[in-house]
Amino acid sequence: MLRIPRDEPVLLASDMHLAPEAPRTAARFLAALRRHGPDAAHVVLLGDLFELWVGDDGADALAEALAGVLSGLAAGGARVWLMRGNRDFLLDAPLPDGSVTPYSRRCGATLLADPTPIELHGVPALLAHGDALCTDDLVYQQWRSTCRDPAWQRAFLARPLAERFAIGRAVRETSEAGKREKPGALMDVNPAAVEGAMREAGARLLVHGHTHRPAVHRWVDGDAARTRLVLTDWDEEGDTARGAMLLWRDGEPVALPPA
Ligand SMILES: [Mn+2]
Repeated sequence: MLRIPRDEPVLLASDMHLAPEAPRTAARFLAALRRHGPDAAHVVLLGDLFELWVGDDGADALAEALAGVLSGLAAGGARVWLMRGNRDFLLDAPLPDGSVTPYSRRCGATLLADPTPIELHGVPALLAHGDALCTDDLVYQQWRSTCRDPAWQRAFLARPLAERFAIGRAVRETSEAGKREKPGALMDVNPAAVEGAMREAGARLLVHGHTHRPAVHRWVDGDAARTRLVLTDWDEEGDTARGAMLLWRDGEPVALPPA
């Protein structure tokens, strides 16, 4: 298990949904990463780094910019960790001809499984993107198991890049339209799924993103005090600017202004 001692600050963020259509969000996130990254011994991005990811050969200028900042931090001595989300579940998925360097390697990063148990400054913790815990959304969970199937991924990645982008955009539009019709509770984590995952991992702390409902939830489960910390998503395009990194320093999370 990954053990991060108390003297190693950890920078956490998720759900920046980088996309060419959202240039201000991307600029803000990259500026925050450049500013705060050097303070961290570990940089952990918990999924949905990108709004759409149809294979490592489809990396655009933004993806290259992110890889540039992350690999710079890695060269400076930080450990960089990436987790896949529901938008970028194809990060690092092998392409048929094997010609492209996996994206995480271009970032100087190590890919994390979802979920990943860690010891964070002495606290047994679980890192997750969060979508697997939204078990009430049965339609989504069915899609999740389909698109995580290696055979499905092989068949998808064998299609030409332009076709994958077209399919990816269509799936995204269907999912956005579906979201508007789904009741709010369906789009949040299921409490029993959270407790089950935390008990199984022996975790007192769960850090995840995905739901775009940033909060700190604390409760008692039997004899165990548990905390669920939900990271914010990033959006600088509309009237209300959102986005913040979290720096875990000396056992305490501190929210950092974007830049
Ligand atoms: Mn997500």
